[in-house]
Amino acid sequence: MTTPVFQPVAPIARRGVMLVLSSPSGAGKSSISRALLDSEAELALSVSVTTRDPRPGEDEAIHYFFRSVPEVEAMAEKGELLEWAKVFENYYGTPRQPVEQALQAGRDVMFDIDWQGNRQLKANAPDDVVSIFILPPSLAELESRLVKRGQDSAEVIAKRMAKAVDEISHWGEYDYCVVNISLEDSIAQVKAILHAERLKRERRIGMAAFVADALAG
Ligand SMILES: Nc1nc2c(ncn2[C@@H]2O[C@H](COP(=O)(O)OP(=O)(O)OP(=O)(O)O)[C@@H](O)[C@H]2O)c(=O)[nH]1
Ligand SMILES: [Mg+2]
Repeated sequence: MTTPVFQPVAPIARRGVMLVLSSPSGAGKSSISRALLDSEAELALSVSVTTRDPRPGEDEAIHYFFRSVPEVEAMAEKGELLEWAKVFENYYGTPRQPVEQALQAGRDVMFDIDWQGNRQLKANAPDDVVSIFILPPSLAELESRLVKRGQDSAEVIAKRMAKAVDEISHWGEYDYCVVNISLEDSIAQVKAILHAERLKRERRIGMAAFVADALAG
């Protein structure tokens, strides 16, 4: 019997994944998303527009596009936002064009957005969105992480805790839930989800051509 010889084949073209990450404040979403961006060359973060003021260390077009309320309303009216919502006292929204370009080019986009944004994206792009909810091990643990992080006053922490309970009530609207007990494990789980979703048949738009070629010999 002869050993089959496999010729190297060109990568099979795929459509990008819209990877939504939501969580209550302090559950570890930022650490997880940073680790993914560092290790996944084909993944970029969607930069949202917001009407809130920049914080120290935040840069225009890197962390957010900082815009006025009328500017965000005008973008929404012109259909330039894939979704938008009011979170705390401000508007937040996702610019459409960079997402559409990336998906077509086979690159993935990650979204750090709340449950309202996830709901709208899922309704508008059900085949593209893969959503993950990051849960803290417990509310007590969440509060202690917020206190340890030392970024917020007691009043702000109380507000974030109240909002956390509301945010967590939407866990059932997500495709996956990751309980962030160990950051390392959570990062590995989110990567496993992304890697498997990239391989879904429906996303591999080059598969039909590959099979046709393979059958042609
Ligand atoms: N719907 C929607 N939500 C967004 C968007 N951008 C950011 N958010 C959410 O708005 C909330 C507040 O974000 P920030 O103002 O950056 O504050 P933060 O300190 O990062 O808040 P946490 O991430 O909740 O700790 C977070 O839950 C974000 O996930 C967006 O474009 N659309
Ligand atoms: Mg955040």
